[in-house]
Amino acid sequence: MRIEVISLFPQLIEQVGAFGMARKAVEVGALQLIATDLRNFAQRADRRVDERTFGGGPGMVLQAEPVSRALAAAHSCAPGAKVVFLSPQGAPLTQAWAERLAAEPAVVLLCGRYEGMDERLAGQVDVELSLGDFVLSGGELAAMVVVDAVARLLPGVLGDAASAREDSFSCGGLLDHPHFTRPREWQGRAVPDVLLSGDHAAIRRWRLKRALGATWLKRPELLAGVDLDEEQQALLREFVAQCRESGNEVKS
Ligand code: 9WO
Repeated sequence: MRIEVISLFPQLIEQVGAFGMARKAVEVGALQLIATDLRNFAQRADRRVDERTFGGGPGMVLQAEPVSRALAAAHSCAPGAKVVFLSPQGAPLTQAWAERLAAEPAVVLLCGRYEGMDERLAGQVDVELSLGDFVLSGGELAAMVVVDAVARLLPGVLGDAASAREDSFSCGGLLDHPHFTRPREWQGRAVPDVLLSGDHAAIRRWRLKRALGATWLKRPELLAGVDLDEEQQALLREFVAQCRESGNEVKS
């Protein structure tokens, strides 16, 4: 897929394609990442793209014309590309959104700066997404997060395709289960026996139970969004019962 990021700091955006999964996605040809400098579309000789806000007050606003020209150029390369604006006013970014974007042939991520963009650009944006209820100094870091979340879902990017599906939120809307690695005992704490048992059915049940338990403890509101089957309901009941018995320390 093609992701074009329109920004005042394109060098920042290039960094997300230089490391880890996003880099791998670029290397295997699953992702074409283009960082476009909004200043290339400035109308003024000084390459500025901001102006004072009508109505007065401090701070600057991104002008409509340079952004509109940058979007037109992006659409000429990728007709029909979905335009995403990153802002605290957006809908929460979720794994479902990452999956939706990963299924698109082309996406444009538009990064604001200053106090925001001219409101008359709203009609040129298809979706506004937010990482959470906080303000950054611009949309770039949020766009980099979107690129990373989407890149790892692209075909051929994860060595083990199963690991994308099984981690947090891809595991049927549940949080991840705990993980352990060598050594078997560290600072007097052993790895749960079941994980060393070789009994794959028991391991699957343990992981499912811990995923349900972690979700119940840390993000109970997520459980409202998943339809638990009978096995899952039984495992969660077991977890809750053990948790109440032993003051939050569930061992098996
Ligand atoms: C700046 C500002 C200053 C004074 C009073 C109100 C204000 N609002 C803003 C503001 O929202 N600036 C934004 C900076 C304009 C759009 C790009 N910027 C941005 C994106 N900040 N934070 C994000 C963001 C994006 C996604 N998820 C979380 C935050």
